[in-house]
Amino acid sequence: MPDLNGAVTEQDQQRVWAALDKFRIEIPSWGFANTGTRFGKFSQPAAASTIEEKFADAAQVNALTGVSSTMALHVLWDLPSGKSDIPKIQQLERTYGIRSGSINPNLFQDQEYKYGSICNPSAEIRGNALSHLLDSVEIGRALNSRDVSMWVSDGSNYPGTQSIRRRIEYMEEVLAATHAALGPDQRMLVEYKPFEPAFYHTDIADWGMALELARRAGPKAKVLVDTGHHLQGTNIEQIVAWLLHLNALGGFHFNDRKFADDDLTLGSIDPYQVFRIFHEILSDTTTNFNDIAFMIDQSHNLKGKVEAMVQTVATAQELYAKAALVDHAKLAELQKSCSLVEAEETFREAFWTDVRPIVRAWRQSHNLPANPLTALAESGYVEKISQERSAKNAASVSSYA
Ligand code: RM4
Ligand code: MN
Ligand code: MN
Repeated sequence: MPDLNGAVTEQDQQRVWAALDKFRIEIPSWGFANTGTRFGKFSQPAAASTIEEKFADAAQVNALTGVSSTMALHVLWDLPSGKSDIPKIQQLERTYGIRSGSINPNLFQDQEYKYGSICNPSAEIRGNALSHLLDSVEIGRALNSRDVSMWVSDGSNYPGTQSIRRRIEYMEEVLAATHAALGPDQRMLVEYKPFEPAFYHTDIADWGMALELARRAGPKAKVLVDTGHHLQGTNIEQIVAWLLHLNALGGFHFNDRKFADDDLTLGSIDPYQVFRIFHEILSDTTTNFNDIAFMIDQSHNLKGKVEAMVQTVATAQELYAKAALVDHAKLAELQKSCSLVEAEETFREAFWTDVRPIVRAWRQSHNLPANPLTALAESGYVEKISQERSAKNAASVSSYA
């Protein structure tokens, strides 16, 4: 633990390095593509519009950070022809040295999902959603990807218009059938979100619902915590502590928020919260660390996409390194004796310590650039892809109207 002047000992440094050695974070393919708000879309010259471009961008992020060798895929956007796109993805994996990460089925864009997908009152539509989920499981298995990560956008906008309870039963049925199809090394992650796109009721609105659905689906189903999917003031680290306690934490979608599902850069609004979440994980001795999938779920409209992704990975490492500085033995003693100020100061001391020199040294020891953002600027990569892709991106924006 750093002393009161913030000096970091040799031992602290070793602890942080050991923690960084284990830390990996997955990047989302959709973080490189043009996206917009519900009011419009601002096209970026460097945005990726093909799956190959997304792989190329992911490879660049990984070359600079060394900790992001998997990319989450969205089935509809990245494998538009479904299972027949698997060989193409495998080829790209070989070319770019990036492996497929979590597989994200899409249950929200098809016209027939207007009133829901796996909760739709129509058995036929639920059946179509299930067959997409089963395809996603197969895709995941073929790509050696562990997690099928499900976000269910279903819900309703007006009281009395849907049976909340019937929809729970519909969901349970589809999730159980999906779980039954999982291979021995596959898992299902159940994500929750309090509102949007539905505003009256969302079928999986919080971690309690996600947990119970995961439990009923089967032992390979776990809960996915998207840090942006909580109401104001929610104590997210407490949810994380509970999920760890129940052996039900599957992983994270990291981003930050000010109001709702804003998809802002991890730690940009509240870095202390991310530190507190990492602390819960690092102070847990019962969970297998590899069972927690750390993933980014951000899609930037204003920031450059590759720059934002590199910035996010670096921020995650820094906040994680701060959490690794906490002296657990000392903190446990202080908690036991209810030495509140001392306990809090022990916690805060780690948070306020500037760990960037340690993280930089760790990177250099792994032949990585000490500052990946500066290295990205010096590489000229963004200028290069801007030139290559700008005409295509300019053309695509006019078709958005
Ligand atoms: C949702 C949710 C999902 C993500 C989509 C694109 O809000 O966070 O995880 O896949 O957005
Ligand atoms: Mn998410
Ligand atoms: Mn989201």
